[in-house]
Amino acid sequence: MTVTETEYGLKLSRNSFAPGTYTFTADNTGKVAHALEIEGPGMPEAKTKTIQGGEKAEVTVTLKKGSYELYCPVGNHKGLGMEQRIEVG
Ligand SMILES: [Cu+2]
Repeated sequence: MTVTETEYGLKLSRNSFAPGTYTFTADNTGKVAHALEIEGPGMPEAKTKTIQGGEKAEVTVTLKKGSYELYCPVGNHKGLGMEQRIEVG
């Protein structure tokens, strides 16, 4: 799964998933530094390193049934619109 990151948004090719283990690749196509963090029910902290524009980084997570939030943890980027919800189930 690729998550495209720009100023200031996240783009995924889909928002619903079957339970399982997935690798999310953050693709920073913007001009400033971004990262990708995933939060959900009972999940340990999962995030990529911070990446500069033009770089990519991966995070692998096991998703269970429920609702998860993907967002950029850099600065106030989440508040600027870099967040998406996905549904697993
Ligand atoms: Cu960001």
